[in-house]
Amino acid sequence: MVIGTIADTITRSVESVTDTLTSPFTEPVIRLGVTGLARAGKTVFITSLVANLLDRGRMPQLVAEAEGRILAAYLQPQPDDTMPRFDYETHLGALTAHVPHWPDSTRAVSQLRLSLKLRPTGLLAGVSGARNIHLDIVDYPGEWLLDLRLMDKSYTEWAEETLARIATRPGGADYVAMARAEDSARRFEEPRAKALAAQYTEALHMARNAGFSDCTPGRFLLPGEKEGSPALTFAPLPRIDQPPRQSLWREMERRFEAYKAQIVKPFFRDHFSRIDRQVVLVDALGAIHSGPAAMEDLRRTMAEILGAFRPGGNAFLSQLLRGRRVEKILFAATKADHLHHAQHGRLTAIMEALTRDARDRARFAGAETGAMAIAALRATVEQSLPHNGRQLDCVRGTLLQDDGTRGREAAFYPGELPEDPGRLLGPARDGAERWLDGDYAIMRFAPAALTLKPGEGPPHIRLDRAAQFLFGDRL
Ligand SMILES: Nc1nc2c(ncn2[C@@H]2O[C@H](COP(=O)(O)OP(=O)(O)OP(=O)(O)O)[C@@H](O)[C@H]2O)c(=O)[nH]1
Ligand SMILES: [Mg+2]
Repeated sequence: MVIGTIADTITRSVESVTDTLTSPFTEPVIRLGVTGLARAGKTVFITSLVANLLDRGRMPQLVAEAEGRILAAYLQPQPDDTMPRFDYETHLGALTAHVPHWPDSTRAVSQLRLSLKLRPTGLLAGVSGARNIHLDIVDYPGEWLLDLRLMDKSYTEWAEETLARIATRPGGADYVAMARAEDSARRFEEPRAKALAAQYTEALHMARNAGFSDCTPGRFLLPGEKEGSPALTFAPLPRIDQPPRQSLWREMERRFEAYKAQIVKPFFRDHFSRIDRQVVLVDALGAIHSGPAAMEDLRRTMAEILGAFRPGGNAFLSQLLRGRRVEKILFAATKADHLHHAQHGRLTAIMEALTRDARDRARFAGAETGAMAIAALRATVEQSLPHNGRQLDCVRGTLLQDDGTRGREAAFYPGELPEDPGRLLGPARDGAERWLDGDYAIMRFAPAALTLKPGEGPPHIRLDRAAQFLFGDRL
């Protein structure tokens, strides 16, 4: 145990040295973490950000660009040889194809290095040449942060909590019944473990499809190459008195510990602990559309995820970070192009309220935080239409629903978000079944076909402000 800790600490400090000393002349590196729950918009965000940093015609709010100090931007081979590269070209290809489409789901960590050449400022302006700064962008699933709380938990604690939480969710009752019927003091047999893990994973999938985001262990939903390994084949079982050796219960406990040590810990050690700036993307509109239960679940999940940015509360993480912290965190409500800009302020207010607790705590831990409504890739245009004697602020785009309307152009009114976010968060917290004030609809739009002028990146909403907040101060 102690040996493991020491080894980790050493690796970390060596890494931080290589981080800042990529060249003999210390070219600075900013590690920007991009996270969010599944389908929050991470891939689109990174793709559009990179495209808009390479061609900066639509980035007037990035101060260094407005001041003409960015001389060049280019992609570089990334420094971490074993980390998958973010597949920028393929994702951009999808978004800018003749018939554009959204990129495929990506569910593992990946990274890309973008380097900027900048004109020096201040005292050095006249005497020194251009300086370089490297932006290492790291894409990782927010679900992985949920696993942090497993680290300080025993199998018994995790299992009890999980069984209680999922009991009322879709698919949950079936699993809980199965787990309670299991005689887990019996000798371990792989087929039982497999059946329980499969049923539990099924319950997680059903919960997620119903809009619940708090589904641990984070790797069960998309296990990738580790699928079927023992560390991913366990499930929560009710506590039993003095579980015998070699029993099913004991083996489940052992696998839970293996999951923590061999899957969760390396991620936090190798990736999370090195992040300087972080953007957390949140599909708040999607949750509002799904209803109060999904909204409340999102709020709780965000608080849980964001616990990772307040390491004081977690012994495992404090030890790993040793005082290092994320300097800035941006909470961005994505896909704001589903709303007319008249409603963007309201979406931002909802976002602020939704992440309130988490932001207060992150700030307390020393990070600067911000909240914003953005669209990494604008798929709509605005349109006002007369309706029942008044003008409705709509957005117009190409539909992407599987209901026969696919490919059609349509104007769409999503409903009016309340000015006071409490009107959504209150009922959500109180367990309301549906919104009282109205229905909030969401359409799926295809990305718009693009004709970009030279020097222009893809259209977006406030991506330049997001970039300025996240790393503008370092340029
Ligand atoms: N209208 C609009 N839709 C968006 C935007 N960004 C993302 N989307 C939608 O959200 C979906 C998910 O976006 P991704 O960027 O793939 O999300 P992700 O977080 O990388 O998803 P996973 O890789 O599955 O975790 C897309 O397929 C689009 O339908 C945006 O800026 N505008
Ligand atoms: Mg992705």
